[in-house]
Order: sequence, then C-alpha cells, then structure tokens
Amino acid sequence: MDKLETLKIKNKELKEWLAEVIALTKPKDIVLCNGSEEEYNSLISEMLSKGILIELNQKEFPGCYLHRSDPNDVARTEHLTFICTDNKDEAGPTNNWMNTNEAKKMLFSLFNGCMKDRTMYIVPYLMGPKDSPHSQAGVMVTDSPYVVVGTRILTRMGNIALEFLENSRNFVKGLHSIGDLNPNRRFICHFPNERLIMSIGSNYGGNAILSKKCHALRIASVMGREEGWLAEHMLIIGIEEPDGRLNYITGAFPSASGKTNLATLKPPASYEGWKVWTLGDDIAWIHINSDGRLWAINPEAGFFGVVIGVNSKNNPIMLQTIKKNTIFTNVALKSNGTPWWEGMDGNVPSELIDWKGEKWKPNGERAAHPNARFTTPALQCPSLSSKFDDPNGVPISAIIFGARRANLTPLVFEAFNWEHGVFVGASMGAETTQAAVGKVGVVRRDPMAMLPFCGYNMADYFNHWLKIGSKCKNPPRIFHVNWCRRNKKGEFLWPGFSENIRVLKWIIQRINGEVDAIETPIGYIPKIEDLDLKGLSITKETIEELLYVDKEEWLEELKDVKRFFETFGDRFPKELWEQYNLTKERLIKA
Ligand code: GTP
Ligand code: SPV
Ligand code: MN
Repeated sequence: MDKLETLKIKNKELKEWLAEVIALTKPKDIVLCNGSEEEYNSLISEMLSKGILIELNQKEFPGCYLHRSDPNDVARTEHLTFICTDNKDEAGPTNNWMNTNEAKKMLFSLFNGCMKDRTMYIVPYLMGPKDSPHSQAGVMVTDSPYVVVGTRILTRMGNIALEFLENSRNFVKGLHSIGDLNPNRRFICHFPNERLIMSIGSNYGGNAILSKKCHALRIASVMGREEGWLAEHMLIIGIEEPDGRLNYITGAFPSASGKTNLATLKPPASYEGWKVWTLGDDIAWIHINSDGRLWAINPEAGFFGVVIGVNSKNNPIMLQTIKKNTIFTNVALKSNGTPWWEGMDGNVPSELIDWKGEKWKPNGERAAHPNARFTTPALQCPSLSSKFDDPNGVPISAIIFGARRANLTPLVFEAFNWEHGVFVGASMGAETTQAAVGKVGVVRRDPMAMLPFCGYNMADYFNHWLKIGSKCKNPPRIFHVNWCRRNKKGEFLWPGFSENIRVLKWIIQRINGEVDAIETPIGYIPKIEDLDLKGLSITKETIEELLYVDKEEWLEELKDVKRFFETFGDRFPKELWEQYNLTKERLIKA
C-alpha cells in the first residue's frame, strides 16, 4: 500500500482498484509505466538477460527481437474466452458464458498471490488519437514484460494516458497474469457491465495484450451499443485515384484472412497514380457524424500481424515496416541471426533454428509457427495516412466484408442497400484459420468477422447495426469480397494481394456512380468489361468462374444461415429474416 501512495495516482477509482489488485496478487515489486523510450529499452534489456527475448541481427534488423512463446500458447483460445454477466442471454448463443459471481470466485482463487515472485507492471494506455472525443483510456495490470512492450508498440501508452485519466475519467480495467501457462488454468474473462477484463494463463497477443481484442472489441462493442457507435474487427484505408479523389473504406475479414495485407496494399506498376493509404489493420471504432456519414478511427498505434507469407512480392510495404523496432513471435532463426518464416523471399536456408528453438530438419515440419506474428509501430509504415492521428478519423464511403471461401462466394458483390448489407455481414461464412486454436479450414458462421469478439448477444448486435444505418443519412455502401475462391484443382482463381486493387477500383467506381452492375439474387456483381484486368494473365473462363453465382450452392448455404439465425430465437431482428426470405425467393426464381 505504501508503494501505491508513492505512485501519486490522481484518479480515485484507479487508486482504489489498484489497491484491490495489489492485495489480491501480492506482487514482489510494482512499476508504474510511463511509456518512455528508456523504460522500453530497459524492459528489452531485462528480457534479453532473462532469455525471454533473443536479439536479432542488429545490422539488418535494428531494434528487432525474437520471442519464443510456450508451445502451448501460440494463438487465441476461443474455448477459454468468456463473457461474464448475471444473465446468459446478455452473452447470447455465440459466446461462452459464465455467471459474474462464479467467474470472480474462480478467478480470485487463481489470481491469489500469483505475482508474489514477480514484478507487477501498471500500464495505462490510450486507445485512439490524443484529443479525440472517441478515444478511451484503459489500465492494464500485468506480470508480463513481453505484454508491456507489446502494449507500448500497439497503443499510445504511459503518461499520455495517465494525463487523460487525471480528471477522474472512466477507464477500462484489465488484470493479466501469465499464471503458469497451463491451458487448464487459462481463462480470458470479460465483465462488460463493469468494464473489467481478467485474463490468466496466456502470454499470447489476443489473450494477453488486453487493450486489443478484450478492450477495443469485446468491451468496446458493449459500450458502442449503449452509446450509439460501433467497435469492429476492421481495417481502415484511404484509396486515392490518379485525379486526387480520395475515398475511405473499412473492411471486416476474419482473423488471418487478409486485413493487414489489404491495409498495406501496394498497387502494381500499371496502377500509376493510385495510392492506398493505411489507417488501421485490425480494429475500427465507427461513429455517426453530424454530416450524416459514418466516420472511423483506429484505436491502435501498431500492428500485430501474421508474418507467414510476407515477402517483397505480396507485401513489400509490411516487409519494409517490420525491418526495425519489431518484436517477432515464433519465427525461425537463420544462422546469421536474422528471422525466417515460410513464404519469405529467397530459398529455404539449409540451416535453421525452428520456432521452438530446436535445430530444424527439413522433414515437412514448419520452421516458423503458422501463427507467427510481428508487433510493429504503425508510424514506421511507409503508406501510413496523414489522417492517422486525426481526432475525427475519416469518413467511410464503403464497408467491405471479406471471407475466405474455396467456393460459393464470388470475387466481389455489392449489397442492394444497408439492410441487405447487414444481412450479408450477419450471414457471412468463412474458413477458420491458424489465428485461433482449433481446426483450420472449416467453414463456420463468422458474422461481420466478429464471432470471437462481440461482447454481447449478437442478435442485439445485428439490431444495433440496423439502427446505426437507419440513423445515418448517408451510410456507406456495403460490399463482399472473396480473394480465395479455388478451381477444381484446388488452385486460387484470383492472384490476390496487390492485384486486389482491381476490385477496389470497381468498388470506387460504384461509389462514384461510374459503372453499372449485374443484378443477381445475392447482390450486384461486376460486368466483366468493367473489371480492369489489363496486364493480368487471367482467362475469360476464370473470371466467369470467379464471379459465378451458383443457385443450388447458395440455397444450400442458406440452410446453414437459417440454422444459425434460429439459434438467436425471438431476439433475432425480423428485418434480417425478411432479407433472408427475399434472398431465398430470388434464388428460387432465378
Ligand atoms: P488478424 O491479424 O488475425 O486479424 O488477420 P488479418 O485479417 O490482418 O490477416 P492477414 O492480412 O495477416 O492475412 C493472413 C493470411 O491471409 C496470410 O496467410 C495471407 O497470405 C493471406 N492473404 C492475404 N491476402 C490474400 C489474398 O489476396 N489472396 C490470398 N490467396 N491470400 C491472402
Ligand atoms: C486476430 O486473431 O484476429 C488477431 C490477432 O488480430 S490477436 O490480437 O491475437 O487476436
Ligand atoms: Mn484480428
């Protein structure tokens, strides 16, 4: 307690809460983080000396380090993630639920004395630009120095947030401990009604860096419903045309499905004058503006992205971004001390240390973990938008939903209107990825790419989306894309990555009212002649296959959509049932 007094924390609620968590976790030491570079460097040194980090080749990768996680702690664990409320209906059928009191009883016993041999870091952070009316503070208490440096890269951390909190403002409370890393004692629990997160037993990004998924999506989504805004799993980009026109769009793609890549797209040489400006790669907070449009800010300040596949062809911008001041997690190590991952440029080195720290044998085992990631500051990104720090954010012209599907879903289609667009988002199905523990490549419903991140009943969430649209004089247009449709041989039909600009161009032309489209039962698709395919070696048959809407397959898909919608019972919005029925009728008639 004496120690707490010396920290001179002015926010009364914060002081009281810290006293409680100190009494519970009984730390050996307490450090209040100020967010300075010296503090960052000293944490890095300490982790190097303890072997928590490994220094990478500083000539080629200055300020870069490797972190090897526990092999049992490499991705989000959705089955260990809970929404805790008094009433199960508040969490809804898509969330794991625990009763508030029972969850606390269980957690208090796990947290009891868990820091007795450890240093407790008190980490204040700001989500969103300084001086934005939409920004929020959070305070995370953690015993993981890796989480502290991650938070410093991914948020505006330290004094900036403490200053924000001086006027006894509200903040989100996050208590984190590595615990013993045993998945049997791992719980990521959210108490949305108290704006509280308690996470124990994991040191992995989305489970442990509480500012990100726990605060900026799960807790923030609940705040958004109460206050009339949206917290979404979305990238934000500006697309500049050669004549200088600039449109901003957001895009919701499930985890490890292309947000970071689209957010840092470098248009191909043939697209002279086109620019894609990066504002965010994972999370968007979206508010209704007095101009009747939706505006978005990125609450984060860095990228926690998938490193597998990053190379000079697919993503030169991200490759450049992560060349300095980056923490790599679970990549492989070359003998010259530089990081290596599958899909990197060049040949596979003959000698490698794998992500577990063992000598790698080229026997089919991966050298880097499939969910190996980088933690890197946004300010280093060469395509970062000049609006990145704008307190008002940017006005959104379009929202893109994007799902990875080997078949069924065309390259791109446009929703008929907002309500139909909400149906398109709510009925989204996507293949699972390595970002979460579990089977990869299984199609599941992942509405708005928010299945793992919505902090309340998704029936209410869909209603909230409908309400937001009805309150907007000029809501964004809604599109759906699929970069991952495959042919019968299992090959991707679309080249993807930088060539996705061609689809963005069609979307922009639709927004500008410059092109017509073909009406299908599921939405508008491009006329082939309106898709700019110049310079692409793609056959007419392939492009037809990419855009094909198979009536029978879609009717089959609707059966699964129906089963999903039914799980919400009476709470489910009738407007979306109506959209479902209209879609089905159109398919039957087609
Ligand atoms: P989270 O950080 O987990 O939320 O993911 P994200 O949506 O930002 O995913 P990211 O952009 O990192 O994409 C990861 C995976 O998608 C990698 O395996 C990429 O190779 C793949 N990917 C991204 N864009 C494309 C594309 O245009 N075509 C294909 N075929 N794959 C893509
Ligand atoms: C995701 O899984 O969607 C991520 C990575 O963005 S994590 O922050 O770990 O959730
Ligand atoms: Mn994500």
